[in-house]
Formats: sequence, C-alpha cells, structure tokens
Amino acid sequence: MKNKIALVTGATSGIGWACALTLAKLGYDLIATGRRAARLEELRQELPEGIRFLPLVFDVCAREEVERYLANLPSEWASIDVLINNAGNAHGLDPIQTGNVDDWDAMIDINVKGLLYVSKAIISGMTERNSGHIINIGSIAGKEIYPNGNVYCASKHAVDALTNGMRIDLNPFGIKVMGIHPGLVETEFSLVRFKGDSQRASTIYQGYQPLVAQDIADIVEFALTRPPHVVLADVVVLPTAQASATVIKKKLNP
Ligand code: NDP
Ligand code: 8X3
Repeated sequence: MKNKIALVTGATSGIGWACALTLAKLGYDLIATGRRAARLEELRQELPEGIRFLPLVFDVCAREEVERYLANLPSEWASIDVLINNAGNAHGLDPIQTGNVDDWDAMIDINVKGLLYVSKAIISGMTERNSGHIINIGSIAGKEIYPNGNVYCASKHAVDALTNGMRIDLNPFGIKVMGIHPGLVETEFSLVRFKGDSQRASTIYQGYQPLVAQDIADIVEFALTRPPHVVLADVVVLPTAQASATVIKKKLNP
C-alpha cells in the first residue's frame, strides 16, 4: 500500500525539521520546503529507509514560485494528506513607533501571505478528495500581545483567525484543521528575530527550561494518530516555567 503524503513548510530547521522527521517515522512520504537547499539535503540523510522525499526550495512569499511548485506537483506527489504550515519567523522586537517597515513586510508576507499561498495550492486537492489534515503553527503571540511584539503578534493573530476560518469553510469536506500555539521554543527563531545576534538570542532561553522542537512534533504526532472522528482544534503549549507571553519564572544568576 502507498504511504500517505505530508508537506511541511520551513523544514530546514527547528519545529519544521522535527515535524518532518516525526512524520517520516510515522510512515509518511515527505515534501519538505525551505529556502536553504543544503539543509533539505541534510534532512534527507536523516530519513528512515523506504520514505520517499521531495525537497522543494522556494520562498513562501513568492506567490508565483509557490504556485509553480505546488500547483504542478508530479502526479505521484499530488495527493497531499497532511499540510503543516510552519514556515515563519519574527523579524525584530521594536516598539511600533520605531519599528522597521521591512521587518513588518517580512512578517506579514511570510507568516500570513505565505501561509495563504501554500494553503490555496494544497486545499483544492483536499476538497476534491474530501479529506485532509491541515496544521497551522501559530504562537502564544497569536493569543496574547506582548510589549514590542506588535506586528509579529498581529501576524500570529491572523494565523489564529485563518485557522478557525479554514476549519469552518472546510467543514463540509471533512478536512481537519488544527492550530498549535507554542510559547518559547529554543530553535533558530530568536537568532532570526535578532538578525544573527547569537548572544542576544541565547539570553531568551536562559534561566529556565524552554520547549524544544520535538515537543511540538510530539503534539503533531498525537493529533495525526487520533481516529477519523476526532480533531484537536486548538492547542496552546508552553514551557512549565511560562505562564503567559510575559510571565516566565527564571532562575536568577547567582
Ligand atoms: P526557525 O527559525 O528554526 O525555523 C523557521 C523555518 O521557517 C525555517 O525552516 C525557515 O526556512 C522557514 N522560513 C522562514 N522564512 C521563510 C520564507 N520566506 N520562505 C520559506 N521558508 C521560510 O524557527 P521555529 O522552528 O521556531 O519556527 C517555526 C514556526 O514556529 C514559525 O511559524 C514560528 O513563528 C513558530 N513559533 C516559534 C516559536 C519559538 O519560540 N521558536 C514559538 C511559537 C511559534 P529557510 O530559512 O530555509 O527558508
Ligand atoms: C514565538 C514565541 O513569545 O517569542 O512565537 O512570540 S514569542
């Protein structure tokens, strides 16, 4: 019997990478996307035997590229069972009055428009087949607003709204739609947010145990292994040390 097919965006690092490996372990053939081709080849090396792999290198905000790659998939890859909309990042952490417009564009373009472009390309096949499972990676920033989070929070609130909208509109087709909203997860996220400043990035995860990417992949695994009549609609997951976007119990340095 043929394996099911999953597509994971942003599989070159962090949560997407962990989800890709977990899906492969569950026996899904894998379409993995990202802009860093070499990372996708590294991911290929980690896959268990017998899993087919299709790496696709494109920027999720380049609408024509997304359409070119995803609307014209080879027929053996076209029936996608699971879509994980994970690609995304924060760019900057500035008050609204001094925010960088290029950062704002990047966050809206990647986190919101990119998710929409990819979804549009994949949903048409799911509605034709009356089946599918879409998992959108939102954030605690999509449930709360924190100081200087402004546009990133807005982009993740949009992901939350789109997730709920998808679940409503796709209800007649039996398509499952889930949102996962993590708190602090140690990945390359803060390195990107702080534009390569690794010292500043590492301070975000000091003094407590943050989530790791596999914690999110474990939730994906649980969601995908529920019976057909069950959908996990909305999951907020935090490190135990985190009570809200801004309340984090950190050990003070001695
Ligand atoms: P990483 O920076 O480790 O991974 C981000 C992934 O997104 C990379 O694979 C990157 O691939 C991809 N990506 C970013 N921009 C683009 C783009 N324009 N086109 C295509 N792919 C892109 O961060 P995380 O794993 O932490 O982030 C994954 C998701 O989880 C994001 O949506 C993030 O907002 C969300 N999240 C993260 C949290 C955290 O604390 N880390 C908490 C809550 C949510 P490449 O650079 O190769 O293109
Ligand atoms: C990532 C978590 O708190 O940096 O979405 O916004 S946070």
